[in-house]
Amino acid sequence: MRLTTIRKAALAVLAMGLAAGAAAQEATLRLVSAFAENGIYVQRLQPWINKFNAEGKGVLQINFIGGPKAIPTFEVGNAVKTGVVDMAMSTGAFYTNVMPESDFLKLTQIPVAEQRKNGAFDAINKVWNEKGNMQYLARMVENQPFHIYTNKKIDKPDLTGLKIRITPVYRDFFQSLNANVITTPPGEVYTALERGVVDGYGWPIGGIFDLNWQEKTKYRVDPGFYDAEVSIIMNLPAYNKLSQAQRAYLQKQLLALEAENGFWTKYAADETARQEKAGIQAIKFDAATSKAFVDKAYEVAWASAAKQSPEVAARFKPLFSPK
Ligand code: 173
Repeated sequence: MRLTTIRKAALAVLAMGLAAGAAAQEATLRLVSAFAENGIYVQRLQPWINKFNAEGKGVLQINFIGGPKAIPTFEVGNAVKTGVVDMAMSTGAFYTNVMPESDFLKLTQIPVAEQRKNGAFDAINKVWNEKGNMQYLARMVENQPFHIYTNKKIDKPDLTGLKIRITPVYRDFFQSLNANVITTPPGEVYTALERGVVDGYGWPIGGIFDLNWQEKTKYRVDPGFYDAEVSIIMNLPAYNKLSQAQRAYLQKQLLALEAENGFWTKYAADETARQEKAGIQAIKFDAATSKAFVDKAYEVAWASAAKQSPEVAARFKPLFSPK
């Protein structure tokens, strides 16, 4: 059948209208944080969201819902998986209830920029898509090793008789050092210290002042181990629903966020100095003991990863390790 000129013109107008309508369609993504709203991670996220919304008018917006009061820390992963929220800032240790692999991200020893080039980022996304119904979008914290903080002095890497607050990040390593471990979200650390439920806790080099833990902390054990991973994750169907323009805009802003990660190196140095000023003493081991301590941290964690998810651990390990 031949279309009349009028019909053709009418169809063209209709098509243009649809295209314009699609382009004009602004979407808003709901984002929660698994970390406290007054902490350093949300402090870093907030200006990024402001810029995102200022530059993304008519394309894409982010609505920051809040921290653990909105969705409890250990529920955030499932909220993203099921689409209760579109996006979250979290760390993998908080959503091992979605998939055990989430906690493997602490084992990366190369920058995220490198992970995007060497296939690590794609390998992560394959697992996050398939097992988590999530897209792994960007890593916004790097160069923040974890430490043991305690109120009891130790003179060797042995936590026998100590009760230590953990998340999955530290479990296998601290148990291998004979600690008694108690899992809590960050929001319960202060009270646990105050009541003597724990003698210490695991946490990265930065951020202990955010919830006033310095008041209840006497020692930090050096060296640090692993690298704190805090990232933006997104519900996969919500991600797939974005238009090409929206996805390109999101990607541009995510790369801009990662480009700010140089911040963390100075922050680590500043926070170390601040701890010292607050009277927190560094417990240090000799060089050989320090090396054995860090080596053991990685050995124990990779062994645990291999046990929990052998194929993924084998795929990730060469991609996460320095050449
Ligand atoms: O709560 C934690 O100690 C934890 O697992 C973590 C992970 C990344 C950044 C900060 C804390």
